Amino acid sequence: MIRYLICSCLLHVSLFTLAVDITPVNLRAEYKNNPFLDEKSPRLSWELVSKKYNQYQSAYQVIVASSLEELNRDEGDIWDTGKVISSQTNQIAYVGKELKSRQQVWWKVRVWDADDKAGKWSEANFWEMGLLADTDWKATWIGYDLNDHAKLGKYHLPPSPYLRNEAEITKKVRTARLYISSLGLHEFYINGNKIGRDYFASGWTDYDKRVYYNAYDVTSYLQNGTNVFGAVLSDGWYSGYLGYALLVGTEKVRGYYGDIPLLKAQVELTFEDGSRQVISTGADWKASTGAITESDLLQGERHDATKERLGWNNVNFNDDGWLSVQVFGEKEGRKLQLYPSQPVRVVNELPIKTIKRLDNGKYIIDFGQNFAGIIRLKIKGKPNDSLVFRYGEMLHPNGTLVTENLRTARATDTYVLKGDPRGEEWSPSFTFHGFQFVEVSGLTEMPKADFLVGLAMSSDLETAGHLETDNSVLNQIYSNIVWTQRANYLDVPTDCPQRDERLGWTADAQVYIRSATYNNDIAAFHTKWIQDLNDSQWPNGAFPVYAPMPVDGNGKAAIRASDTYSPGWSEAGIICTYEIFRAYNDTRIVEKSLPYMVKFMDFLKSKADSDGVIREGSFEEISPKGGFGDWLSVGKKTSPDLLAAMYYFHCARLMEEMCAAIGEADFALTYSELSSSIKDAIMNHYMQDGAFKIDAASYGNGEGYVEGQNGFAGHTQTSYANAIYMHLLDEPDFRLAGRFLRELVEQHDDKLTTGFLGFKPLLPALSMTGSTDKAYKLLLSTEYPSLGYEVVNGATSIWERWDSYIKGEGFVHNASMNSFSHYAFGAVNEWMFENMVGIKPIESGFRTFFIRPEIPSPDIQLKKASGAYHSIAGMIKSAWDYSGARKTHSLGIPVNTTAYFYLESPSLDRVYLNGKVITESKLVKDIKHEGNGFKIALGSGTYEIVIHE
Ligand code: RAM
Repeated sequence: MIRYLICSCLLHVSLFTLAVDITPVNLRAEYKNNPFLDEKSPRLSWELVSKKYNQYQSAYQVIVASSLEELNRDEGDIWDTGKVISSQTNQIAYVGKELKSRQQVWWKVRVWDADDKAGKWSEANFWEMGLLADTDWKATWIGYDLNDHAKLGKYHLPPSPYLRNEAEITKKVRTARLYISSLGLHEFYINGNKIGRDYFASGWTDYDKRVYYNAYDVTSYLQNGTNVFGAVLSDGWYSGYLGYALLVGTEKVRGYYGDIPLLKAQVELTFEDGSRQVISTGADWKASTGAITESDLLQGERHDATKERLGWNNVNFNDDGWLSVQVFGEKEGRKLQLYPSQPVRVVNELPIKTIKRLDNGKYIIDFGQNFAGIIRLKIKGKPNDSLVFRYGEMLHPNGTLVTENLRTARATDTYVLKGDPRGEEWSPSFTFHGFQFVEVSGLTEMPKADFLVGLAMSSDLETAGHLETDNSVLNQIYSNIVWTQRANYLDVPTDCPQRDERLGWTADAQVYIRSATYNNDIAAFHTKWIQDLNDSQWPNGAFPVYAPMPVDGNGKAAIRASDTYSPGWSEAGIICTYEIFRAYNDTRIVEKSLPYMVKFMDFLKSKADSDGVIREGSFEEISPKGGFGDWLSVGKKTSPDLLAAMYYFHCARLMEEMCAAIGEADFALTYSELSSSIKDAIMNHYMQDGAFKIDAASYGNGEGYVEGQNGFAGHTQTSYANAIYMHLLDEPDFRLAGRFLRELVEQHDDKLTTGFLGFKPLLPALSMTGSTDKAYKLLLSTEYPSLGYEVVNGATSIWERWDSYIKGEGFVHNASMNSFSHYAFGAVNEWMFENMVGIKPIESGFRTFFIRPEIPSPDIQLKKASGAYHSIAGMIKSAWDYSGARKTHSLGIPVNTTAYFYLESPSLDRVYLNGKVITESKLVKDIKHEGNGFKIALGSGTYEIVIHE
């Protein structure tokens, strides 16, 4: 009887708990699943799923345990938050027991639902601490100087050093970890197996200040007896070529941080009996050369398979001929930290689309898609046959490869065959190219259709968004944006992946970052880059024009001494931090960046007059004068100083918001006062009767300014778009600015005239001032200048210039700046997500958000659009279909969030929600009449809203 009672009780309890439908999923620490971390107080997050409508989390409990067994017993011996009454699901800082180096901890979470009922525990997750103290490192930096092996000629390209060592393991291994860092790039092998799928580790940083390491679980690679550890190094960003130094005639063109690549690695073993062994790089390692006879990120790789030392990274290899490595000390003050971003990896494989033979015997391979990455070759041939691969984004009309736009990037790979009768396979290790086409020399006959595969590389970031419409041009624009982001979010956010540049240009990054958040989870990626940016702040407080920024002995930019700071570029130091805060509710990045941001605000203050306005001619000391301005705009230039003044105002506002969010009330007040004084000062100085005006005469003939010969103006699309977007204007100026912007678009036949700084806010500003019709016109235009024009000309990526290629005229800018993979103009993605499908945060981190889609007028060729955004609060969906008499909106709202859906409609009479008259639906939290429609508050769930004509 008693047993029956207990059983039925248990049954009851479990039925009861089963009925509570709320489950935490996608548990992450510092934005990563089961990561290695060196953050002592990592921030935890989860998302919630439930089939229930209006479901939310009323409380949570996190437990962290020292082992999985402990966790399975529901014991949080490391940290137990107990029941915390809170709806927070992210940025929950761990404040349990102090964590030690190498400590692995297990964690899970359960939450209480809207009725205060406890749900089930999540699945178990873990994180593991890396090496937290300098003294944890037993390894020393090793390398081997092969500079005198480099062939003479235009490019100095030494071979890759090959390093190896052996160690005996006599006990049974329980766990093994590899901690590895390189100055330059590395590949690491244990007993012949390559560790990890990552490329270009340890990434690009200001190596004088910090260098990253990675950690890997290598338990399964070790064996009893002799074990062999091998590494191949390459110059990479550390000691290789960077940017356009060769092009602009800088004396030193490579090796800005050091002369040779170095490696620091240790394998730590814990045996079954609890004892430990550390195998680390040091003086006992040996060095030699091997198959990689040249390798450089910009110039390409040469692999001579006849020089392969078979089995060099495995046991039973005789390394008697190998030399002792050189050993190097640690640099004083340099930090060694865990790589905070996601590694670069091959993220797509592309088959060949076409192969064409040219009259000169060379072959042109087309992959049908512009991307960044490498090739994988599969070939059979004779020893010493050699194939040369050149990469390009376009073809000349005669079918030959366009390489002029690569400038001094050689971007050439060579493979020398060893002549294996079974065939051989190869792909480069330490280079990448931006390309769609490959020119192959050395083939004696038509190759097999699969002899090459395109391997697209990118920082391996989770996909966050999706967009699809019934307009094929628009779908292609979206695809072009996604591919261009993929190609340029590669360790650092670069301007372009192909020519001798590939730098972390700051304006490109700041205008595009919000767009990027809608395509991928970029939190970890930008956590790294914002650090790069902070590390590269100039002594005067200005953030640089690109980051990382290598400097020479005189503290000048090493690649080109005149690269300093510029309005519109430097503000990335504020804007990028702000955007990460906005998208992910990340206040820690704000706290970390605060001192740098404050210093930058002081720099801007020094540029402004006492009233707070940055006047004409305020940046004459930099080159080009005034900075880069509205880069690549069409026609008359917007005054760069007017833009600088607006950006100063904008930064003050963002600072106010960020400081308030981290509880820095005094700073928040200071910046709030500052922004209003800047605003008044701008109105006084730059505005007359609601129109922007500038003192054009103060620019003289414009010499020294970018396109100064075109003259400067204040009354431009770019000025109004920025002023509106930045909330600089009050009524009636706001409305007037909207009118001017509309007129300026109309005066140009419904075309844009904007460059990098003007295009980003253009469509949002049109929408904000009631000109959504014009925004759609600009978006869907297929005439020059527009993104659609690129599409109808065959683009599979976003071009650097509106006129990168002109029908009938060809490549007018070919040999100069003419990249076909530049994400800056992809900044329209922001409008597509925030306006077209209308997903826009109210609170940072999307706990509350708008879904306010802007439906185009019937004359526009766009009747359906569907968007999804995987926010940190969960998956948000907004789709609309206005193709028939029955108009629908389909919405997906994650658990624990509230959406304010805005329906444009004169009445609610014929509006249905999930099949019910909306006004009678119990699912609706609230409905308010607002403007030309209704604002409908909705909690979690999926909804279909139908409007019958
Ligand atoms: C170009 C870069 C970049 C731009 C700078 C000013 O060469 O490609 O896009 O920001 O110059």
